[in-house]
Amino acid sequence: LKQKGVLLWFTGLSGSGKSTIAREVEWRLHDMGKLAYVLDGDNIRHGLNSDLGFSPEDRKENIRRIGEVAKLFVDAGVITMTAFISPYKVDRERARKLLKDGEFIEIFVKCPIEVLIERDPKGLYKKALSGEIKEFTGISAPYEEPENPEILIETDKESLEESVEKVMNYLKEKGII
Ligand code: GGZ
Repeated sequence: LKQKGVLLWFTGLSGSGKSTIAREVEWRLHDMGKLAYVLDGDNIRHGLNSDLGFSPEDRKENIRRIGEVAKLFVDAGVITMTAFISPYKVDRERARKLLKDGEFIEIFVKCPIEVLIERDPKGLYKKALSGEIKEFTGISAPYEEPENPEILIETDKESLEESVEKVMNYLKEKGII
């Protein structure tokens, strides 16, 4: 097998840009002839995890299943990306431990909450602030920031292109691509 699987684990608040960056990286890798795949709300929360909501227990189970599924993709040699808030440090660390050293790459997609409230393309923060949506991450539910992510992306300070380049350069430096 020519390709080594790895897991790029994007974590960050709703609207920070996790899925957008992951999709862009996926296209860039496909252009290079690499096998890459993004797991996100569209293909996981609507399918495998459609029985789960946003209570702390459900988020934990959401992330547990995603970690297990991602491990299978990595074993199959896929450059795998997950784009979920994954607010709890212990849950992210549990996913990391499923993989071998160097295979789990944590990417913190950081953006100040004020900027996210200002952007709010789906109107979710407005609903969270008014109390219409309960337990909304960053407003009325916790987000535990990664302390030592392999990659830090700050979407209020850098362009999408710059963020994508950061990820691509990391993969090149580590000899993954
Ligand atoms: C956070 C919520 C909530 C609550 C619905 N809190 O912008 P989006 O819409 O597409 O991203 C959010 C997504 C978060 O799902 P995750 O599976 O990534 O979360 S976790 O890792 O915490 O399990 C948002 C929508 O679902 N959403 N209600 N209460 N985000």
